[in-house]
Amino acid sequence: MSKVYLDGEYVEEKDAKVSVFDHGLLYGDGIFEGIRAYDGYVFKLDEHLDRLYRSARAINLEIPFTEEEFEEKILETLRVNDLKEAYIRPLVTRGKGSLGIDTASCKEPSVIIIVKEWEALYGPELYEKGLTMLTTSIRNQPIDGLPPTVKHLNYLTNVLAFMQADVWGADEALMLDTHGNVSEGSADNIFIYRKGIVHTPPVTNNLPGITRATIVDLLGELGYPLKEDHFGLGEVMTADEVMLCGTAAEVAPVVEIDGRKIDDGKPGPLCLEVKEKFGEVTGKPETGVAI
Ligand code: PXG
Repeated sequence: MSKVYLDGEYVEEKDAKVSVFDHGLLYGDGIFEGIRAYDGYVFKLDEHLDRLYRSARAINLEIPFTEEEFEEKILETLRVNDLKEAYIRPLVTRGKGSLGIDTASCKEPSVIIIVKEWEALYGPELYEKGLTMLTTSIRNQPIDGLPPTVKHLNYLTNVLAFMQADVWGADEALMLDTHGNVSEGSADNIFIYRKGIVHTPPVTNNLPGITRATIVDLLGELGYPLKEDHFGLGEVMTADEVMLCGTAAEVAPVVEIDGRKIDDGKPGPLCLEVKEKFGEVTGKPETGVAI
């Protein structure tokens, strides 16, 4: 069992508990990150911390440490747990308050860092044969509402989207935005490859994924033209390849959406190339912070 960092202390997993008056629980009032460590290096830790602090600003939450201090706490939590390969889940909640929604009653944010041994999201066979998706009826959060660009604790949209896909036997949900544009998966960003050009939606209607940004760089290095533009289901259904990416999923080919095959229904060469290249950049001092 792992030890969890909870407001300045390391506590056994079974004893890591928060108050029922925490606004993170009462209202989903908080933010989080999902990070991975490979081979002793925390992949893109600075980028994840940057996103965490931007998310905090977006909800007017003051994290009680500097980014450098937070980084050190993450590394220390990994050391305390003697982990070199791990999934890391830092979260900051608004903290204990009254039952009303007014944040003024919350005097101190709660900082939690969970680190766990990595369990693969999808089995290796799924990467070989490719994933299936279902276009969910649950639209992503509108950009003039709770922004999909902020990693806050209100993940019910994503939970319901995934649940719907799962009920219908698909591996992941494809979410559209309220205008019908493709936005992202329930926990990953999407790329399509169509007529020699890679497309991905701009980060207005989806989370600015750290894996997404890494893949944008890798595609540049591999010489693929990329357009960040909005597109609809029609473009996805007529794409030559569809690819998902995220901290948990890494890089995954999508071979079927809503019961319709993408091209020949097999993982395509672009996705396999990107997946291989991604595997080469993780677990390296150039892309991570040493534990
Ligand atoms: N879109 C959404 C909605 C996400 O939640 C991504 C894209 C990919 O971002 P990164 O930075 O990981 O490339 C996410 C990822 C998990 C987990 O178990 C990850 C997320 C949310 C919930 C669980 O890794 N966010």
